[in-house]
Amino acid sequence: MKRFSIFSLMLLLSALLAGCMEEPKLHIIPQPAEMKASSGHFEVTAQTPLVVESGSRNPAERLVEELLPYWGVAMPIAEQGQGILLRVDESIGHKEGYKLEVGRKGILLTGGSDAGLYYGLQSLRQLIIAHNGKIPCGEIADQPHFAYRGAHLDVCRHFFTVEEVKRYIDILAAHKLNRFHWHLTDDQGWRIEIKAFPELTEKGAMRKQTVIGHCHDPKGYDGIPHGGYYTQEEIRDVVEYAAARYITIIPEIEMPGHAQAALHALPQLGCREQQVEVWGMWGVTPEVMCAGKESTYDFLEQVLTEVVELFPGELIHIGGDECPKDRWKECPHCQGRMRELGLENESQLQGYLVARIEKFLNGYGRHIIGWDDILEGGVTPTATVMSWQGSKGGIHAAKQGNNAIMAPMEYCYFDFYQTKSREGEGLGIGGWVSFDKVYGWDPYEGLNTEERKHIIGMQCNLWSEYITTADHLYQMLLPRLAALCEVQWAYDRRDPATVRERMETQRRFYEANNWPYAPYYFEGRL
Ligand code: TNX
Repeated sequence: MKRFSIFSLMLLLSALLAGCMEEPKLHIIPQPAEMKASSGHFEVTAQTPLVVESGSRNPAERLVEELLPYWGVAMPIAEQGQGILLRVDESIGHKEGYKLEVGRKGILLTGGSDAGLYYGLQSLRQLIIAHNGKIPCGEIADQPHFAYRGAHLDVCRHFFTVEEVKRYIDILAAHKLNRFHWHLTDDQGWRIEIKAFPELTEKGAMRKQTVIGHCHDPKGYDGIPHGGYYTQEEIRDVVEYAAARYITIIPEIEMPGHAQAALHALPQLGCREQQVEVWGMWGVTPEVMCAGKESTYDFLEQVLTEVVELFPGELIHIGGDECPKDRWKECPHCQGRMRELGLENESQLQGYLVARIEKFLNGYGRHIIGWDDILEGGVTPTATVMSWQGSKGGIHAAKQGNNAIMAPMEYCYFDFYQTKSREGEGLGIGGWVSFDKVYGWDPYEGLNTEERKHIIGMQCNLWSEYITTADHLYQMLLPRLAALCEVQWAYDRRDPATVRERMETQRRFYEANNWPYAPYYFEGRL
Protein backbone atom coordinates (compact mmCIF):
# COMPACT_ATOMS: atom_id res chain seq x y z
CA MET A 1 0.00 0.00 0.00
CA LYS A 2 2.76 2.35 1.09
CA ARG A 3 4.77 1.45 -1.97
CA PHE A 4 1.82 2.07 -4.21
CA SER A 5 1.16 5.48 -2.80
CA ILE A 6 4.78 6.58 -3.20
CA PHE A 7 4.66 5.40 -6.78
CA SER A 8 1.41 7.25 -7.47
CA LEU A 9 2.79 10.34 -5.75
CA MET A 10 5.79 10.20 -8.07
CA LEU A 11 3.53 9.81 -11.06
CA LEU A 12 1.45 12.74 -9.96
CA LEU A 13 4.54 14.86 -9.38
CA SER A 14 6.03 14.12 -12.77
CA ALA A 15 2.70 14.87 -14.43
CA LEU A 16 2.50 18.17 -12.58
CA LEU A 17 6.06 19.02 -13.49
CA ALA A 18 5.46 18.23 -17.14
CA GLY A 19 2.42 20.46 -16.98
CA CYS A 20 4.48 23.30 -15.56
CA MET A 21 7.26 22.88 -18.03
CA GLU A 22 5.01 22.69 -21.05
CA GLU A 23 5.43 25.98 -22.80
CA PRO A 24 2.29 28.05 -22.73
CA LYS A 25 1.07 28.53 -26.27
CA LEU A 26 1.27 32.04 -27.65
CA HIS A 27 -1.15 32.34 -30.53
CA ILE A 28 -0.55 35.48 -32.51
CA ILE A 29 -1.58 36.05 -36.10
CA PRO A 30 0.45 36.92 -38.11
CA GLN A 31 3.13 34.63 -36.66
CA PRO A 32 5.91 36.64 -34.98
CA ALA A 33 9.52 36.18 -36.03
CA GLU A 34 10.72 34.88 -32.65
CA MET A 35 8.84 33.78 -29.56
CA LYS A 36 10.10 32.38 -26.27
CA ALA A 37 7.75 31.59 -23.42
CA SER A 38 8.93 30.94 -19.87
CA SER A 39 7.14 30.12 -16.65
CA GLY A 40 4.96 32.56 -14.79
CA HIS A 41 2.74 35.30 -16.05
CA PHE A 42 1.90 38.96 -15.71
CA GLU A 43 -1.73 39.83 -15.32
CA VAL A 44 -2.98 42.76 -17.37
CA THR A 45 -6.24 44.22 -16.10
CA ALA A 46 -8.33 47.21 -17.08
CA GLN A 47 -6.41 49.11 -14.37
CA THR A 48 -2.92 48.32 -15.66
CA PRO A 49 -1.36 51.61 -16.80
CA LEU A 50 0.13 52.02 -20.25
CA VAL A 51 3.26 53.98 -19.49
CA VAL A 52 4.43 56.00 -22.50
CA GLU A 53 8.13 56.46 -21.85
CA SER A 54 8.97 57.63 -25.37
CA GLY A 55 7.20 57.93 -28.70
CA SER A 56 3.73 59.32 -29.22
CA ARG A 57 0.72 58.56 -27.06
CA ASN A 58 -1.19 57.43 -30.13
CA PRO A 59 -0.42 53.67 -30.03
CA ALA A 60 -1.47 53.51 -26.37
CA GLU A 61 -4.60 55.55 -27.05
CA ARG A 62 -5.56 53.18 -29.85
CA LEU A 63 -5.16 50.13 -27.60
CA VAL A 64 -7.29 51.73 -24.91
CA GLU A 65 -9.99 52.36 -27.50
CA GLU A 66 -9.71 48.89 -29.01
CA LEU A 67 -10.00 47.17 -25.65
CA LEU A 68 -12.82 49.36 -24.39
CA PRO A 69 -15.54 46.91 -25.49
CA TYR A 70 -13.55 44.07 -23.87
CA TRP A 71 -12.86 45.70 -20.49
CA GLY A 72 -15.89 47.95 -20.37
CA VAL A 73 -13.62 50.77 -19.08
CA ALA A 74 -10.62 52.67 -20.45
CA MET A 75 -7.16 51.52 -19.37
CA PRO A 76 -5.16 54.40 -17.88
CA ILE A 77 -2.30 56.03 -19.79
CA ALA A 78 0.57 57.39 -17.71
CA GLU A 79 4.00 58.92 -18.21
CA GLN A 80 5.70 56.99 -15.44
CA GLY A 81 5.15 54.06 -13.14
CA GLN A 82 4.82 50.33 -13.59
CA GLY A 83 2.64 48.33 -15.93
CA ILE A 84 3.08 48.20 -19.65
CA LEU A 85 6.08 50.31 -20.55
CA LEU A 86 6.22 51.69 -24.11
CA ARG A 87 9.52 52.82 -25.53
CA VAL A 88 10.71 53.77 -29.02
CA ASP A 89 14.22 52.60 -29.79
CA GLU A 90 15.65 52.69 -33.28
CA SER A 91 18.11 49.96 -32.40
CA ILE A 92 15.23 47.53 -32.95
CA GLY A 93 16.45 47.83 -36.53
CA HIS A 94 13.12 47.98 -38.32
CA LYS A 95 10.63 50.82 -38.13
CA GLU A 96 7.67 48.45 -38.00
CA GLY A 97 9.43 45.97 -35.73
CA TYR A 98 8.96 45.56 -31.99
CA LYS A 99 10.08 43.55 -29.00
CA LEU A 100 7.61 42.52 -26.33
CA GLU A 101 9.13 41.36 -23.04
CA VAL A 102 6.77 39.99 -20.43
CA GLY A 103 8.10 39.54 -16.91
CA ARG A 104 6.26 38.72 -13.69
CA LYS A 105 6.24 42.38 -12.65
CA GLY A 106 5.41 44.08 -15.88
CA ILE A 107 5.72 44.36 -19.63
CA LEU A 108 8.27 46.23 -21.69
CA LEU A 109 7.36 46.96 -25.28
CA THR A 110 10.05 48.48 -27.49
CA GLY A 111 9.15 49.64 -30.99
CA GLY A 112 11.36 50.68 -33.90
CA SER A 113 8.95 53.62 -34.26
CA ASP A 114 5.39 54.46 -33.18
CA ALA A 115 4.19 52.02 -35.84
CA GLY A 116 6.31 49.27 -34.29
CA LEU A 117 4.75 50.05 -30.91
CA TYR A 118 1.31 49.85 -32.46
CA TYR A 119 2.04 46.41 -33.92
CA GLY A 120 3.43 45.23 -30.59
CA LEU A 121 0.22 46.38 -28.95
CA GLN A 122 -1.81 44.51 -31.55
CA SER A 123 0.02 41.34 -30.53
CA LEU A 124 -0.55 42.14 -26.88
CA ARG A 125 -4.24 42.74 -27.56
CA GLN A 126 -4.52 39.24 -29.01
CA LEU A 127 -2.74 37.76 -26.00
CA ILE A 128 -4.94 39.65 -23.53
CA ILE A 129 -8.06 38.24 -25.13
CA ALA A 130 -6.65 34.71 -25.58
CA HIS A 131 -5.34 34.46 -21.99
CA ASN A 132 -7.95 36.51 -20.14
CA GLY A 133 -5.30 39.07 -19.32
CA LYS A 134 -2.85 36.54 -17.78
CA ILE A 135 0.01 37.00 -20.23
CA PRO A 136 2.59 34.20 -20.10
CA CYS A 137 6.09 35.44 -19.36
CA GLY A 138 8.44 35.42 -22.32
CA GLU A 139 9.78 37.42 -25.20
CA ILE A 140 8.58 38.19 -28.69
CA ALA A 141 10.76 39.84 -31.32
CA ASP A 142 8.94 40.63 -34.50
CA GLN A 143 9.08 42.45 -37.80
CA PRO A 144 7.28 42.25 -41.16
CA HIS A 145 8.56 40.52 -44.26
CA PHE A 146 6.85 42.74 -46.85
CA ALA A 147 6.77 46.53 -46.79
CA TYR A 148 3.45 46.84 -48.63
CA ARG A 149 0.68 44.92 -46.88
CA GLY A 150 -2.59 45.93 -48.42
CA ALA A 151 -6.27 45.32 -48.83
CA HIS A 152 -8.57 46.88 -51.39
CA LEU A 153 -12.22 47.82 -51.16
CA ASP A 154 -14.61 48.60 -54.00
CA VAL A 155 -17.19 51.11 -52.78
CA CYS A 156 -18.53 51.77 -56.29
CA ARG A 157 -20.46 48.63 -57.11
CA HIS A 158 -21.99 48.89 -53.66
CA PHE A 159 -21.51 51.84 -51.40
CA PHE A 160 -20.26 51.49 -47.83
CA THR A 161 -20.63 54.25 -45.26
CA VAL A 162 -17.78 56.02 -43.48
CA GLU A 163 -18.49 53.98 -40.33
CA GLU A 164 -18.40 50.73 -42.30
CA VAL A 165 -15.15 51.72 -43.99
CA LYS A 166 -13.61 52.61 -40.61
CA ARG A 167 -14.53 49.19 -39.27
CA TYR A 168 -12.89 47.65 -42.34
CA ILE A 169 -9.78 49.67 -41.51
CA ASP A 170 -9.93 48.45 -37.88
CA ILE A 171 -9.85 44.87 -39.13
CA LEU A 172 -6.91 45.55 -41.46
CA ALA A 173 -4.95 47.20 -38.65
CA ALA A 174 -5.50 44.26 -36.29
CA HIS A 175 -3.90 42.06 -38.97
CA LYS A 176 -0.93 44.44 -39.20
CA LEU A 177 -1.75 45.69 -42.70
CA ASN A 178 -0.43 49.12 -43.62
CA ARG A 179 -2.14 49.98 -46.94
CA PHE A 180 -5.80 50.49 -47.76
CA HIS A 181 -6.56 50.71 -51.46
CA TRP A 182 -9.82 52.63 -51.78
CA HIS A 183 -11.47 52.04 -55.17
CA LEU A 184 -13.45 55.26 -55.46
CA THR A 185 -14.63 55.54 -59.05
CA ASP A 186 -16.11 53.08 -61.52
CA ASP A 187 -18.88 52.62 -64.08
CA GLN A 188 -21.55 52.12 -61.42
CA GLY A 189 -20.80 55.16 -59.28
CA TRP A 190 -18.42 58.05 -58.63
CA ARG A 191 -17.86 58.22 -54.89
CA ILE A 192 -15.51 61.12 -54.15
CA GLU A 193 -16.53 64.77 -54.03
CA ILE A 194 -14.52 66.88 -56.47
CA LYS A 195 -15.07 70.61 -55.98
CA ALA A 196 -14.14 71.52 -59.55
CA PHE A 197 -16.77 69.12 -60.93
CA PRO A 198 -19.78 68.92 -58.60
CA GLU A 199 -21.66 67.03 -61.34
CA LEU A 200 -19.53 63.98 -60.65
CA THR A 201 -21.29 63.34 -57.38
CA GLU A 202 -24.53 65.24 -58.08
CA LYS A 203 -25.20 63.02 -61.07
CA GLY A 204 -22.60 60.27 -61.09
CA ALA A 205 -22.97 58.93 -57.56
CA MET A 206 -26.40 57.38 -58.06
CA ARG A 207 -27.51 54.66 -60.44
CA LYS A 208 -31.17 54.16 -61.21
CA GLN A 209 -31.16 50.41 -60.88
CA THR A 210 -29.01 47.31 -60.53
CA VAL A 211 -29.02 44.03 -62.43
CA ILE A 212 -30.69 41.13 -60.62
CA GLY A 213 -28.78 37.84 -60.42
CA HIS A 214 -25.40 37.11 -61.95
CA CYS A 215 -24.41 39.38 -64.83
CA HIS A 216 -23.80 36.31 -67.01
CA ASP A 217 -27.42 35.28 -66.48
CA PRO A 218 -29.30 38.50 -65.69
CA LYS A 219 -32.88 38.39 -64.41
CA GLY A 220 -33.81 41.98 -65.21
CA TYR A 221 -33.23 45.08 -63.10
CA ASP A 222 -34.39 45.84 -59.57
CA GLY A 223 -35.62 49.40 -60.24
CA ILE A 224 -34.06 50.52 -56.95
CA PRO A 225 -31.71 53.53 -57.03
CA HIS A 226 -28.37 52.86 -55.35
CA GLY A 227 -25.61 55.28 -54.53
CA GLY A 228 -23.69 57.44 -52.13
CA TYR A 229 -20.44 59.36 -51.98
CA TYR A 230 -17.92 60.78 -49.53
CA THR A 231 -17.54 64.52 -49.05
CA GLN A 232 -13.98 65.81 -48.92
CA GLU A 233 -14.44 66.37 -45.21
CA GLU A 234 -15.37 62.72 -44.75
CA ILE A 235 -12.42 61.62 -46.86
CA ARG A 236 -10.06 63.67 -44.69
CA ASP A 237 -11.59 62.10 -41.61
CA VAL A 238 -11.04 58.56 -42.97
CA VAL A 239 -7.47 59.37 -44.06
CA GLU A 240 -6.74 60.60 -40.54
CA TYR A 241 -8.45 57.59 -38.98
CA ALA A 242 -6.36 55.22 -41.07
CA ALA A 243 -3.14 57.15 -40.36
CA ALA A 244 -3.74 56.82 -36.63
CA ARG A 245 -3.66 53.06 -37.26
CA TYR A 246 -0.49 53.34 -39.37
CA ILE A 247 -2.39 52.68 -42.57
CA THR A 248 -1.77 54.74 -45.69
CA ILE A 249 -4.72 55.07 -48.03
CA ILE A 250 -4.13 54.61 -51.73
CA PRO A 251 -7.00 56.23 -53.60
CA GLU A 252 -7.92 54.84 -56.98
CA ILE A 253 -9.31 57.06 -59.70
CA GLU A 254 -10.07 54.81 -62.67
CA MET A 255 -9.01 55.99 -66.12
CA PRO A 256 -9.59 55.81 -69.04
CA GLY A 257 -11.97 52.82 -68.68
CA HIS A 258 -14.39 51.93 -65.89
CA ALA A 259 -15.54 55.53 -66.08
CA GLN A 260 -19.15 55.40 -67.23
CA ALA A 261 -20.43 57.16 -64.10
CA ALA A 262 -18.12 60.09 -64.89
CA LEU A 263 -19.31 60.05 -68.51
CA HIS A 264 -22.90 60.21 -67.31
CA ALA A 265 -22.09 63.32 -65.29
CA LEU A 266 -19.89 64.88 -67.97
CA PRO A 267 -20.74 63.45 -71.42
CA GLN A 268 -18.03 65.59 -73.03
CA LEU A 269 -15.48 63.19 -71.48
CA GLY A 270 -16.51 60.51 -73.97
CA CYS A 271 -15.54 60.26 -77.63
CA ARG A 272 -19.14 60.54 -78.82
CA GLU A 273 -20.31 63.00 -76.15
CA GLN A 274 -23.60 61.12 -75.90
CA GLN A 275 -25.62 60.71 -72.74
CA VAL A 276 -24.95 57.39 -71.00
CA GLU A 277 -26.39 55.99 -67.76
CA VAL A 278 -24.58 55.36 -64.51
CA TRP A 279 -24.25 51.67 -65.28
CA GLY A 280 -26.59 49.20 -63.58
CA MET A 281 -24.82 46.17 -65.07
CA TRP A 282 -21.50 44.50 -64.06
CA GLY A 283 -18.62 43.79 -66.41
CA VAL A 284 -16.79 45.86 -68.99
CA THR A 285 -18.50 48.70 -70.87
CA PRO A 286 -17.27 50.24 -74.14
CA GLU A 287 -18.05 53.74 -72.79
CA VAL A 288 -14.61 55.07 -71.83
CA MET A 289 -12.93 58.46 -71.62
CA CYS A 290 -11.69 59.97 -74.86
CA ALA A 291 -7.89 59.92 -74.97
CA GLY A 292 -7.71 62.30 -77.90
CA LYS A 293 -9.28 65.48 -76.61
CA GLU A 294 -7.10 67.81 -74.57
CA SER A 295 -10.11 68.50 -72.33
CA THR A 296 -9.93 64.94 -70.95
CA TYR A 297 -6.41 65.59 -69.70
CA ASP A 298 -7.50 68.90 -68.19
CA PHE A 299 -10.30 67.09 -66.40
CA LEU A 300 -8.03 64.35 -65.05
CA GLU A 301 -5.44 66.84 -63.87
CA GLN A 302 -8.01 68.91 -62.03
CA VAL A 303 -9.46 65.83 -60.37
CA LEU A 304 -6.02 64.57 -59.37
CA THR A 305 -5.01 67.99 -58.03
CA GLU A 306 -7.81 67.63 -55.48
CA VAL A 307 -7.01 63.96 -54.88
CA VAL A 308 -3.37 64.65 -53.95
CA GLU A 309 -4.58 67.36 -51.58
CA LEU A 310 -6.74 64.82 -49.78
CA PHE A 311 -4.39 61.83 -49.75
CA PRO A 312 -0.86 62.47 -48.49
CA GLY A 313 0.49 59.01 -49.41
CA GLU A 314 3.14 58.60 -52.08
CA LEU A 315 1.15 56.25 -54.29
CA ILE A 316 -1.93 57.11 -56.34
CA HIS A 317 -3.73 54.34 -58.23
CA ILE A 318 -4.84 55.39 -61.68
CA GLY A 319 -6.66 52.18 -62.65
CA GLY A 320 -5.96 51.49 -66.30
CA ASP A 321 -7.67 48.11 -66.46
CA GLU A 322 -10.21 46.76 -68.92
CA CYS A 323 -10.39 49.67 -71.33
CA PRO A 324 -12.02 48.57 -74.60
CA LYS A 325 -10.75 50.55 -77.55
CA ASP A 326 -13.93 50.42 -79.70
CA ARG A 327 -14.79 54.12 -79.29
CA TRP A 328 -11.19 55.23 -79.80
CA LYS A 329 -11.01 53.39 -83.12
CA GLU A 330 -13.87 55.47 -84.45
CA CYS A 331 -12.98 58.75 -82.78
CA PRO A 332 -11.43 61.53 -84.87
CA HIS A 333 -9.80 63.03 -81.76
CA CYS A 334 -8.17 59.76 -80.72
CA GLN A 335 -7.09 58.91 -84.24
CA GLY A 336 -5.77 62.45 -84.73
CA ARG A 337 -3.79 62.26 -81.49
CA MET A 338 -2.32 58.90 -82.56
CA ARG A 339 -1.21 60.32 -85.93
CA GLU A 340 0.26 63.37 -84.29
CA LEU A 341 2.26 61.22 -81.86
CA GLY A 342 3.14 58.57 -84.41
CA LEU A 343 1.43 55.82 -82.41
CA GLU A 344 0.73 52.50 -84.10
CA ASN A 345 -2.24 51.32 -82.12
CA GLU A 346 -4.77 52.24 -79.44
CA SER A 347 -2.86 50.40 -76.70
CA GLN A 348 -0.02 52.83 -77.25
CA LEU A 349 -2.52 55.66 -76.93
CA GLN A 350 -3.44 54.33 -73.51
CA GLY A 351 0.29 54.11 -72.75
CA TYR A 352 0.55 57.79 -73.68
CA LEU A 353 -2.33 58.72 -71.37
CA VAL A 354 -0.85 56.77 -68.44
CA ALA A 355 2.64 58.21 -68.95
CA ARG A 356 1.27 61.74 -69.18
CA ILE A 357 -0.75 61.37 -66.00
CA GLU A 358 2.23 59.77 -64.29
CA LYS A 359 4.39 62.75 -65.19
CA PHE A 360 1.73 65.09 -63.86
CA LEU A 361 1.60 63.23 -60.54
CA ASN A 362 5.39 63.06 -60.36
CA GLY A 363 5.24 66.85 -60.32
CA TYR A 364 3.48 66.51 -56.95
CA GLY A 365 6.09 64.07 -55.71
CA ARG A 366 3.72 61.13 -56.20
CA HIS A 367 4.06 57.84 -58.01
CA ILE A 368 1.46 55.81 -59.82
CA ILE A 369 0.14 52.30 -59.48
CA GLY A 370 -1.79 50.82 -62.38
CA TRP A 371 -3.48 47.47 -62.95
CA ASP A 372 -1.29 45.09 -64.99
CA ASP A 373 -3.26 45.99 -68.15
CA ILE A 374 -1.08 49.12 -68.35
CA LEU A 375 1.84 46.91 -69.42
CA GLU A 376 0.15 46.55 -72.83
CA GLY A 377 0.81 50.15 -73.77
CA GLY A 378 4.34 50.14 -72.29
CA VAL A 379 5.15 51.67 -68.90
CA THR A 380 7.82 54.00 -67.58
CA PRO A 381 10.32 52.43 -65.12
CA THR A 382 8.80 54.33 -62.20
CA ALA A 383 5.25 52.97 -62.45
CA THR A 384 4.21 50.28 -59.97
CA VAL A 385 2.23 47.43 -61.50
CA MET A 386 -0.60 45.71 -59.66
CA SER A 387 -0.77 42.15 -60.91
CA TRP A 388 -4.33 40.84 -60.97
CA GLN A 389 -4.60 38.67 -64.08
CA GLY A 390 -2.52 36.00 -62.39
CA SER A 391 1.06 36.69 -61.35
CA LYS A 392 2.41 37.09 -64.87
CA GLY A 393 1.99 40.87 -64.96
CA GLY A 394 3.90 41.21 -61.68
CA ILE A 395 6.60 38.83 -62.88
CA HIS A 396 6.91 40.68 -66.17
CA ALA A 397 7.13 44.00 -64.31
CA ALA A 398 9.73 42.72 -61.83
CA LYS A 399 11.84 41.26 -64.64
CA GLN A 400 11.96 44.62 -66.39
CA GLY A 401 12.77 46.40 -63.14
CA ASN A 402 9.38 47.89 -62.26
CA ASN A 403 8.01 47.53 -58.76
CA ALA A 404 5.02 45.26 -58.47
CA ILE A 405 2.26 44.46 -56.03
CA MET A 406 0.90 40.96 -56.27
CA ALA A 407 -2.87 40.52 -56.22
CA PRO A 408 -3.48 37.57 -58.55
CA MET A 409 -7.12 36.57 -58.82
CA GLU A 410 -6.60 32.93 -57.92
CA TYR A 411 -5.22 33.82 -54.46
CA CYS A 412 -6.24 37.40 -53.73
CA TYR A 413 -9.76 37.91 -55.04
CA PHE A 414 -11.79 37.89 -51.88
CA ASP A 415 -14.96 38.40 -53.90
CA PHE A 416 -14.49 34.79 -55.07
CA TYR A 417 -16.23 31.88 -53.35
CA GLN A 418 -14.57 30.54 -50.21
CA THR A 419 -15.53 26.90 -50.72
CA LYS A 420 -15.47 24.59 -53.70
CA SER A 421 -19.06 23.47 -53.21
CA ARG A 422 -20.29 27.08 -52.73
CA GLU A 423 -23.05 25.67 -50.51
CA GLY A 424 -24.70 28.32 -48.39
CA GLU A 425 -22.46 31.08 -49.70
CA GLY A 426 -25.10 33.02 -51.63
CA LEU A 427 -24.50 34.48 -55.07
CA GLY A 428 -20.90 35.42 -55.82
CA ILE A 429 -18.89 36.48 -58.82
CA GLY A 430 -17.35 33.01 -59.33
CA GLY A 431 -13.93 31.48 -58.73
CA TRP A 432 -12.61 29.80 -55.61
CA VAL A 433 -10.24 31.30 -53.05
CA SER A 434 -10.17 29.28 -49.84
CA PHE A 435 -8.25 30.09 -46.66
CA ASP A 436 -5.78 27.25 -47.30
CA LYS A 437 -5.20 28.38 -50.86
CA VAL A 438 -4.23 31.87 -49.70
CA TYR A 439 -2.12 30.44 -46.90
CA GLY A 440 -0.09 28.22 -49.19
CA TRP A 441 0.53 30.87 -51.83
CA ASP A 442 4.08 31.80 -52.77
CA PRO A 443 4.04 35.32 -54.22
CA TYR A 444 7.71 34.98 -55.22
CA GLU A 445 7.16 32.00 -57.48
CA GLY A 446 8.95 32.35 -60.82
CA LEU A 447 11.33 35.10 -59.65
CA ASN A 448 15.05 35.06 -58.86
CA THR A 449 16.57 36.89 -55.88
CA GLU A 450 17.20 40.08 -57.81
CA GLU A 451 13.68 40.19 -59.24
CA ARG A 452 12.10 39.44 -55.87
CA LYS A 453 13.25 42.83 -54.61
CA HIS A 454 10.69 44.42 -56.91
CA ILE A 455 7.76 42.64 -55.27
CA ILE A 456 7.02 45.28 -52.68
CA GLY A 457 4.06 43.39 -51.31
CA MET A 458 0.64 42.04 -51.91
CA GLN A 459 -3.01 42.69 -51.26
CA CYS A 460 -6.47 41.19 -51.42
CA ASN A 461 -9.09 42.79 -53.63
CA LEU A 462 -12.68 42.98 -52.51
CA TRP A 463 -14.94 43.87 -55.40
CA SER A 464 -18.50 44.46 -54.33
CA GLU A 465 -20.74 43.55 -57.27
CA TYR A 466 -22.42 40.83 -55.23
CA ILE A 467 -21.75 42.21 -51.76
CA THR A 468 -24.64 44.38 -50.69
CA THR A 469 -24.23 44.54 -46.90
CA ALA A 470 -21.37 45.36 -44.58
CA ASP A 471 -21.81 42.07 -42.68
CA HIS A 472 -21.38 40.15 -45.91
CA LEU A 473 -18.33 42.28 -46.69
CA TYR A 474 -16.61 41.40 -43.41
CA GLN A 475 -17.47 37.74 -43.95
CA MET A 476 -15.67 37.86 -47.28
CA LEU A 477 -12.67 39.41 -45.57
CA LEU A 478 -12.54 37.14 -42.51
CA PRO A 479 -11.00 34.71 -41.94
CA ARG A 480 -9.16 34.86 -45.29
CA LEU A 481 -7.38 38.06 -44.27
CA ALA A 482 -5.70 36.08 -41.49
CA ALA A 483 -4.19 33.79 -44.14
CA LEU A 484 -3.13 36.74 -46.28
CA CYS A 485 -1.53 38.63 -43.40
CA GLU A 486 0.67 35.62 -42.69
CA VAL A 487 1.90 35.80 -46.31
CA GLN A 488 2.45 39.55 -45.98
CA TRP A 489 3.99 39.77 -42.53
CA ALA A 490 5.26 36.26 -41.89
CA TYR A 491 6.13 35.00 -45.38
CA ASP A 492 9.25 33.21 -44.22
CA ARG A 493 7.79 31.70 -41.06
CA ARG A 494 4.33 30.49 -41.95
CA ASP A 495 3.45 27.33 -40.11
CA PRO A 496 0.74 25.22 -41.76
CA ALA A 497 1.09 22.63 -38.96
CA THR A 498 -0.22 25.01 -36.31
CA VAL A 499 -2.35 27.42 -38.27
CA ARG A 500 -5.67 25.64 -37.64
CA GLU A 501 -5.10 25.64 -33.92
CA ARG A 502 -3.99 29.27 -33.95
CA MET A 503 -7.04 30.16 -36.03
CA GLU A 504 -9.32 28.82 -33.28
CA THR A 505 -7.82 31.49 -31.02
CA GLN A 506 -8.17 34.03 -33.82
CA ARG A 507 -11.82 33.10 -34.16
CA ARG A 508 -12.39 33.94 -30.49
CA PHE A 509 -10.57 37.21 -31.13
CA TYR A 510 -13.02 38.01 -33.94
CA GLU A 511 -15.92 37.18 -31.64
CA ALA A 512 -14.55 39.37 -28.85
CA ASN A 513 -14.46 42.23 -31.37
CA ASN A 514 -17.88 41.43 -32.74
CA TRP A 515 -16.50 41.10 -36.27
CA PRO A 516 -18.56 38.95 -38.62
CA TYR A 517 -16.54 36.14 -40.20
CA ALA A 518 -17.34 33.28 -42.55
CA PRO A 519 -17.77 29.89 -40.82
CA TYR A 520 -16.62 27.60 -43.66
CA TYR A 521 -12.95 27.27 -42.77
CA PHE A 522 -13.78 26.54 -39.14
CA GLU A 523 -16.27 23.89 -40.27
CA GLY A 524 -13.50 22.21 -42.23
CA ARG A 525 -15.11 23.06 -45.56
CA LEU A 526 -12.53 23.74 -48.22
C1 TNX B 1 -12.02 42.59 -62.69
S1 TNX B 1 -9.51 43.42 -61.21
C2 TNX B 1 -12.01 43.94 -62.46
C3 TNX B 1 -13.06 44.56 -61.63
C4 TNX B 1 -14.11 43.56 -61.25
C5 TNX B 1 -13.46 42.27 -60.84
C6 TNX B 1 -14.39 41.23 -60.32
C7 TNX B 1 -9.76 44.58 -62.16
C8 TNX B 1 -8.63 45.44 -62.32
N1 TNX B 1 -10.94 44.73 -62.79
O1 TNX B 1 -13.59 45.66 -62.31
O2 TNX B 1 -14.87 44.08 -60.22
O3 TNX B 1 -12.75 41.75 -61.95
O4 TNX B 1 -13.71 40.14 -59.76
